[in-house]
Amino acid sequence: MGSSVRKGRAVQQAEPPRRAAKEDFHQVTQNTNNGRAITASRTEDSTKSSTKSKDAELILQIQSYIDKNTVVIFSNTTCSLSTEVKELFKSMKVPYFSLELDQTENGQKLQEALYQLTLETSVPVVFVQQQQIGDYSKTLKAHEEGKLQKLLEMNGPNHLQESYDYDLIVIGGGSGGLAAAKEAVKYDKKVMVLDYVTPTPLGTSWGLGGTCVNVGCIPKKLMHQAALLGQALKDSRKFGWQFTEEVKHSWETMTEAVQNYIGSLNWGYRVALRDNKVTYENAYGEFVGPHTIKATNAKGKEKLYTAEKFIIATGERPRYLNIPGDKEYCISSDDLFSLPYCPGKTLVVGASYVALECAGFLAGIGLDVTVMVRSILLRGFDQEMANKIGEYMEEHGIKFIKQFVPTKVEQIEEGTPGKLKVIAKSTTGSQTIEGEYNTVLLAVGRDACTRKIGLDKVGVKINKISGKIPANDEEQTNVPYIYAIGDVLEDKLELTPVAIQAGRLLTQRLYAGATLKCDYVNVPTTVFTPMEYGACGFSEERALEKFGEDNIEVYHSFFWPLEWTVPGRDNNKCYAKIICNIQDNKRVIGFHVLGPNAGEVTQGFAAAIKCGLTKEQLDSTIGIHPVCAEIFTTLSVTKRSGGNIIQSGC
Ligand code: FAD
Ligand code: NA7
Repeated sequence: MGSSVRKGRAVQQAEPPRRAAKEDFHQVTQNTNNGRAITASRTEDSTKSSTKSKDAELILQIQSYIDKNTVVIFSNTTCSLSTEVKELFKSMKVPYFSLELDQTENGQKLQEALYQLTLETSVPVVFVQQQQIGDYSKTLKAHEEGKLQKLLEMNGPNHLQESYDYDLIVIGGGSGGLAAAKEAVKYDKKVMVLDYVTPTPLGTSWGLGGTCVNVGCIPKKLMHQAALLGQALKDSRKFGWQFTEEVKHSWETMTEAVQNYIGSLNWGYRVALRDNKVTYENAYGEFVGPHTIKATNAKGKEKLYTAEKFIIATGERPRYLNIPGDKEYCISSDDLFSLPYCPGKTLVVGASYVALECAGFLAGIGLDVTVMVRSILLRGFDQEMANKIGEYMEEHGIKFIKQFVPTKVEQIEEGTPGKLKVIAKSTTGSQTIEGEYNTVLLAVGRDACTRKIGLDKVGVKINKISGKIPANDEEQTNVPYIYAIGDVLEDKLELTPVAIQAGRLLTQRLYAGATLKCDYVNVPTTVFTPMEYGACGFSEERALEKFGEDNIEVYHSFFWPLEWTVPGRDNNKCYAKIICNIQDNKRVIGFHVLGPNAGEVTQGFAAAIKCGLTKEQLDSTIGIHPVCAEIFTTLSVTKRSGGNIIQSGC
């Protein structure tokens, strides 16, 4: 027996979904004998119009699955008849969308709505070409009588042959792509992931897992930790530790340890894909036609695959300057974390978070580091915080060359590292300067990997300037069967957890009947500069711009971490700031912290901000003493007041 929907229940009065089309009604009544026209049932029911809007919403949700898919099976994972019906369509090589009601958010309610719509009392309930076929036995009968086949041929004589190799192909096995693929197999989908790393101009490449694992968050944070440990060693003497050995840092030891860890993650991802029965190909994916992709492996061997749906998750790669010597002699963050030799005296070009984080940890392990800044630090971030980060870095030995851009890089000496001459020109005048460095690290932005993946062949639009892919709030591109997630998306945050969340939720919407969309608002982030910076919500300048000065109250304070007092480390450098919307009950709309463990601190407050945190609630929260985060429970000085925020102790 199929699982019960709601036996013997009287037809309910659901409001007719607005999308009900009259032609559907004619078509259904003409083409099916036993299948009830769903629009008919809706039309009859609509007269009894005491229906709640919630029911109508659920019916609309069901209707949208029916509208969007050629074959829809409303099913239940534990129901053997549902499984048999799915096998039937598989044997006909016809792709189908199945909504597993027992795995679906609101499953029970959807079952009831399904009953109202179809009068079928048990799952499976099948629709083909938007027409109701019915339950298990009606579907089998329609198949025996050739009616299913006839309906499926409505799209053209070749329709039956048009079965896809996969339900879903994900292009790009990074943060977003892997999350989406692993989620999709949970719903019985046949999934393939293509991942291929095009080597850098210097030949660096890496394994499965994308930017974050190989050349992003993970090695960056581990190397930041190496730098913090250097500081901790210095502090430890003041806490009584005595050591006589010469303290020096080995780049090779650090890099090898970091790369070994990354290797274990790469392996873990491969095993996870295998265990989850996701087909993985280490090949470059490129659309060659509708629903069709060409996969080219490192040996140049090409294969074609088809899929019903695609997710583009190809991420971004570092940009170059297009000046003489950049690709020949400079490195990017894609090379840095596995550089087999210590980079030595380094020029970092760029002033966004990748540039400042790399400059920070290189200086932290004892290297001579200069940052060349074209305009401002950390564009897009709160500028007061950005400048405080810059000041702290400068006070801790990092040099800044401001308002200059490189125009040429020449090799003076070969070697590991060799020696390079950098010629740069002022952005404000005609002045030219030169400098010698062992390594030049370019961190001047990243370009979306979208221009060489055949998007023109399938009609997916990109932003011509940025290369980013515009998508609706369901990550769907202008081509309905192609979706995009992660760093390739236009106007979205470029962060690993964002890509993962978007990937998971997208797959749940595609295959599990979920409706939840990725919320890109109030996403917390942290910049791992020597003085860490955590932020969530509006920067001060954006808040002022949006709400106006009179409607914004900024509370702030310096603080001195207890751990920094004994070693006599900088007082009045760590800084806390919240931005409140006066018009909205002083809701906290911006959170900013400069200090140790800023990421750990920010994560918790981000949850509170998601819940609508107000200043009053912060004030009534009792702090944990003695920790840095407690400062946020005692903020009392407003910026407007100009009050004293200097701290002399804890
Ligand atoms: P990616 O992870 O970049 O994955 C894309 C994958 O697709 C790659 O493996 C790529 O090689 C592959 N690919 C590309 N084209 C094709 C093709 N045609 N066929 C097959 N495969 C293809 N985020 C944070 O949240 N926290 C941090 O601390 C942080 N630090 C960072 C530090 C650095 C130095 C950098 C560069 C980034 C950092 N990020 C951080 C950002 C984070 O890494 C990205 O937001 C995240 O990796 C994006 O995931 P994605 O799935 O969109 O793309
Ligand atoms: P961003 O955020 O795009 O920043 C690029 C930085 O490089 C920024 O400071 C730019 O200065 C600077 N830049 C850009 N072009 C040049 C040239 N020609 N010369 C000198 N400086 C230049 O890039 P990131 O790499 O830091 O980070 C990108 C994403 O990667 C990030 O969101 C993470 O998800 C990972 P500007 O302010 O424009 O003057």
